[in-house]
Amino acid sequence: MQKKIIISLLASCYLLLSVAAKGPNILFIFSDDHAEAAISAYGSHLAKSAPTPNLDRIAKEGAIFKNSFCANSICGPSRACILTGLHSHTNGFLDNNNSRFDGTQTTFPQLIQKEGYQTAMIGKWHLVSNPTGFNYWEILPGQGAYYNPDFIQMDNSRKRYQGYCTDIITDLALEWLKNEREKDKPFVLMCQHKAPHRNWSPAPRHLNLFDGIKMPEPDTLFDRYGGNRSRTLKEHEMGIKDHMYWGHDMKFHGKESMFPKHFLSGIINRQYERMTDSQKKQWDTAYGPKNEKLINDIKSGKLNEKEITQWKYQRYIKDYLRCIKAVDENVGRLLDYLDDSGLAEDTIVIYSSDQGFYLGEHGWYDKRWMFEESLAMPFLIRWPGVIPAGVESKTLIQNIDYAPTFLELAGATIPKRMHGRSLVNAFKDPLKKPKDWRKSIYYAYYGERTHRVAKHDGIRTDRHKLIHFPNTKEWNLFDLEKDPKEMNSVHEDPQYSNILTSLKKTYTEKKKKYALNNATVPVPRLDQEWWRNRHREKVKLANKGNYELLFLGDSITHGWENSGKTVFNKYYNKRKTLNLGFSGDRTEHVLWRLLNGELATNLNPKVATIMIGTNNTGHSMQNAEETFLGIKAIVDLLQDRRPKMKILLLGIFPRATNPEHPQRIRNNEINSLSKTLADSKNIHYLDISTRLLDEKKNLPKSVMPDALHPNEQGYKIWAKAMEDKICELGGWGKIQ
Ligand code: SGN
Ligand code: CA
Repeated sequence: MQKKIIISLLASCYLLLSVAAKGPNILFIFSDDHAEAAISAYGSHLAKSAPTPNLDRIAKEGAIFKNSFCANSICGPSRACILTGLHSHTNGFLDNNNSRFDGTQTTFPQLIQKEGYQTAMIGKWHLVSNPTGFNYWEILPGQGAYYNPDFIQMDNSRKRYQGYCTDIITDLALEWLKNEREKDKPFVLMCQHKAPHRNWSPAPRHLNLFDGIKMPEPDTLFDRYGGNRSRTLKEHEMGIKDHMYWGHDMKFHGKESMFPKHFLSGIINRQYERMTDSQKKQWDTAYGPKNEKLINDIKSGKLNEKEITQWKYQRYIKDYLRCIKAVDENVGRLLDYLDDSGLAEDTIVIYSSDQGFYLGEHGWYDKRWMFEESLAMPFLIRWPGVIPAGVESKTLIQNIDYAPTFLELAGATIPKRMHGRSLVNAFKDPLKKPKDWRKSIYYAYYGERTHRVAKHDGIRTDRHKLIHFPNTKEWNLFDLEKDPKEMNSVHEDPQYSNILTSLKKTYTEKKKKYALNNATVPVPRLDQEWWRNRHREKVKLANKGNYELLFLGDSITHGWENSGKTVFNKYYNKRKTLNLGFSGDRTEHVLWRLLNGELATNLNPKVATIMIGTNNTGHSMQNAEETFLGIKAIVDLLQDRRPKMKILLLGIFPRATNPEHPQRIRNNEINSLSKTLADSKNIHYLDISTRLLDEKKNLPKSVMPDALHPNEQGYKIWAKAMEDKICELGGWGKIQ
């Protein structure tokens, strides 16, 4: 009896504690391409002409972070970093053109839901696959539209709303807060705007805002890319001078061929096409007369080339800031609602944007480069009762930190695998750097056709920035204190040689820390037709599910379908085995395949075998450690997605006849590293090489005629050698 009372007392204590420990609500307001320079609290040259009182209010009542950065300055990748707490190479979303977010991976929304949070995502998502881990979502398809936008619903249907996108996203967010969430639970609401993304279409009410004002120009509007900076800078296609579309960007109607010297010809403005007649009328009334004036001025020779560029800058910056005006107003609506509803006190409000943007600096619009304007992400936060009002933080923070932060706020365990660190201590005392805090951030842009910005990566400390451009094998080094506008690379300046050496060392260490090298960055082989077809075919099979055993690897595994076929039929047909071996694959290709459909939701095998890596050392001469990290990335990925599946990691088969051959030695080195991954629970390691070698450790032709691939005899030895282990892991009866 007494025992019972104690138990029930304990239980009620626990209940009380868990109610008291209810984490704060999180309202995460996010926009697209919002540069810090366009938030007046950041105090830029634009602050006076285009104030953002509501955003500033968050900073005034909380903190502004002035060293806040993204990990990859482009839309989808930044969002993927936020959801996963991982750098792009590990979350698999490298760029906007070819990536698809693998929503089966661990993300903070899924984990925070488990802590009892209600999660909602409204607005721009841009990760190709549908959101996972949200109780509620309603998202723009792809980039979405400014006018009368469509939204994808949770049942995959589409719904069109009349009006202006920024207003509608806020309406939907408010609707969820007021009427749809479960009120007794804490929430995370991600309210994500399309604005101020290209093509910078303002709301009807703001079409004439800033008329008659001249916005200040950045000093570097006419940058000529000298100063010993990378020669790839000149190759960009994101210049205000040369890369503005006549219709899409500059909002003209008329003949495409007008002034081809000054404007790219595209006349189509898809936003205009979506408008109602009355929206079109307001639009034309606002732009028409100004456009006509420019045409006349150019025709009459009144404007020189420089003045035309300056005109474009004004058109661009005003439209951009007009879009921000609507964002700011709508942030105000949300803050007002928090006040009115009494939620404000318990709700952390964050404002950020997927990356920064060039507002004419270096002659650019768009982002991608590791220069300050687009590397920086605005970060404003209000946390009543915890963050003192009006503080400014210089702590180096990054978007990979958001997921661990939200998890700590909710009282959840932060997965060790996450690259980011919780910012909770940085919030609690914004003026101080948290203990053992990072001294630099790592950044990587993977290159895309759009806007032609070369692939590059680098690190940024409080004071310096080191950038590496692999295609041209160039380094750039900036002293941000002496050269905040990044006009001169000092990588060849003898005064900086020590700094250069030490930063290069840090750069290498960072990449090691994040296990980043060619073996761990997912890459497809889409240029090869057979590979594409095989991948498509395997995705189809994987989707059918019903497999119990999975083989992952390269040609050696692929060979179960050829030289190994008879043996395969004997051992693995009955066990329903899916062979995901692709001839010539390296670890990076396997990673890509797993992220892009081969690990279909329906595919839930009991056991997966992995043998990969021999081509990393063969084709691309990677060293053992890098190759091992590629193997580890595959194992980690599988563990994350299928925590219950058993993994049988196979030592790479010996190659080359002679045991002294460097490739043989390298495979041995890899194997001795792989062995350490075994945890005697889910990950098992097996090396069967002694069964393939003769007593002098030579590789006999009788099992591997080309000293790399097994023949039928070789496959027989392989199957027999792993039979015990496979049966132990999968619970199958042994085949003799
Ligand atoms: C579109 C834009 C580009 C922009 C990318 C990526 N062109 O392609 O200017 O860089 O999106 O932006 S547009 O003609 O469609 O406006 S991101 O924010 O999604 O990364
Ligand atoms: Ca963006």
